[in-house]
Amino acid sequence: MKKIKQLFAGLILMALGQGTAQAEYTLNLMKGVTKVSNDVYDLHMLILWICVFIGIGVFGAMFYSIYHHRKSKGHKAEQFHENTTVEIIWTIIPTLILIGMAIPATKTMMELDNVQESEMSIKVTGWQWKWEYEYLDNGIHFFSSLDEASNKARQMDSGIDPRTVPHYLLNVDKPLVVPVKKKIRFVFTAADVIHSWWVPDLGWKKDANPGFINEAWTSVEKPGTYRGQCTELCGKDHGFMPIVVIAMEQADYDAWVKKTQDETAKGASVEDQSHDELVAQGASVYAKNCASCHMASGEGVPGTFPAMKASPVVTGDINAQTNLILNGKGMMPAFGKMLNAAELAQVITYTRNALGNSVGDEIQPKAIQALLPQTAAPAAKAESKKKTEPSASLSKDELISKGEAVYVKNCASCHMSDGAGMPGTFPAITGSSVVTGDINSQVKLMLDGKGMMPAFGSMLDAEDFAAVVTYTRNALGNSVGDSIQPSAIQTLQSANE
Ligand code: HEC
Ligand code: HEC
Ligand SMILES: [Cu+2]
Repeated sequence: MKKIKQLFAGLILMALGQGTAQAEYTLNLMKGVTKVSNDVYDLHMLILWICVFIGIGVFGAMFYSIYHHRKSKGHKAEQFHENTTVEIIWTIIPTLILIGMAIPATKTMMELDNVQESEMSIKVTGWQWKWEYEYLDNGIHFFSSLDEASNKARQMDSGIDPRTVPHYLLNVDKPLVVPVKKKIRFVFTAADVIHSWWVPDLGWKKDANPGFINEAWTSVEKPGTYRGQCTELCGKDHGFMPIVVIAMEQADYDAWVKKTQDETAKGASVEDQSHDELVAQGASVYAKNCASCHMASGEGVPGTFPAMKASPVVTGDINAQTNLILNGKGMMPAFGKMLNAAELAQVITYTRNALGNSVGDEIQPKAIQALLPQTAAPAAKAESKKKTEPSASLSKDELISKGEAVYVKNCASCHMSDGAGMPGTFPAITGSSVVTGDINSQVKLMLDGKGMMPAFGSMLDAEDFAAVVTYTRNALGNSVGDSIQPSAIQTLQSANE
């Protein structure tokens, strides 16, 4: 009853123009914080008023006729058929109305789709059940998942009242940070099933499909925190993959970029930990990353997600278990990319010594680190190396083997790790006419960028640059046979500066 009253009060306030987007009950779309979201709102209002106007006109005429020409007043029905004038009028007027509505609608659609001239790009990948963000311009890369407080409260019989959790189910551990008043292009894809990225304040939602790239853009007008969630039914924890976007002034954003890059450069600690420390810290890694499938107490979901308790893998060879967790298997995600060495060591040790298991052994972060693909600390390292070290000359084989890591880190997100690209969006490296053609034109394209291909001239140091060029020409299905030395790249880079 109270709810109905509130809704009713909300309705009246709305009608009086007193309602705000923050009110608990609102009926209308929100205006949002971008030009596009405001244009969508205005379009919606325009169409609404046209409909209201037509509705009043049509029903008004109907009720007037029914009342004034009623039988009891002695009126008789007119018996005419096929009145050409009337038929022409009732064809032309609706046609004009439809055209009048199609013009502003098309304009807004085109504005929504126009990702041209964007100033930065972010690749968004949907996972069951978290979001991965990759800033294509500065190399920042992280996963964003449900915050710990919501995650604890949502567990069955948690005993926590969700109303005491701030932004329950709408909060994440690592929000997406963007600068205001900058045109940001998003490219969307998914790693498993279809997800959909939706932040109402931005005015649109976009599907993230495995194997496809979708694009969208935004330019946030006002600094603030904007929340949203996945709006595609994407599996059992679909309701637990919220989105938080924090828009900041450019200077604050730059500081955030610097801080995040410094943290990545420092890398996570791979110090040895005691057995008990590993188990204790593994518990929260498990709760955050594994419990959604294997359940908080490790009993799994019979037939779908195996139990941790007494699992032959968990109680068997620790290296085999590590291998499975790093590389995934079927619906089990590959965590090698998502967690750092310390977190992996903790969660593996935890599963073996808790949740009903007591194998008694452990694995240390250093052992995991050795198994992970070489995670070079990006920008910061390139920066310091660029100026100081004179580039030594390297053999072709050295360049190729070094180039592979550079490729995986900088190119594979678009051209794919096997060089197959994504037809229609990112050209294949395998058999590319640029890669198999003149080496200087390939270098030029990579230095300067082209369309959606970033300019790597200032992002890679000369050695990494030479290595990745040589790698693309002699691997990924290509065998041109030539190579380029870091010194040649250095000359071109300094000419560009
Ligand atoms: C999206 C759901 C999902 C998540 C999240 C997940 N797993 Fe799994 N896991 C699976 C599935 C499915 C399998 C069965 C894989 C197979 O054998 O095909 C599995 C298998 C395993 C196994 C082998 C068990 C056995 O007896 O075969 C271990 C160990 C394991 N997972 C540990 C973890 C750990 C540790 C985490 C967190 C870091 C985790 N999983 C997160 C779905 C998941
Ligand atoms: C953000 C996505 C993205 C990243 C990251 C990226 N590229 Fe590209 N690349 C593209 C796009 C898009 C094109 C097509 C450009 C055009 O022709 O308009 C392209 C074109 C190319 C071409 C020309 C291929 C042809 O046949 O036209 C080469 C070679 C190339 N990229 C190499 C690289 C290398 C090497 C790296 C890593 C150092 C890299 N790219 C990173 C998106 C990307
Ligand atoms: Cu989803």
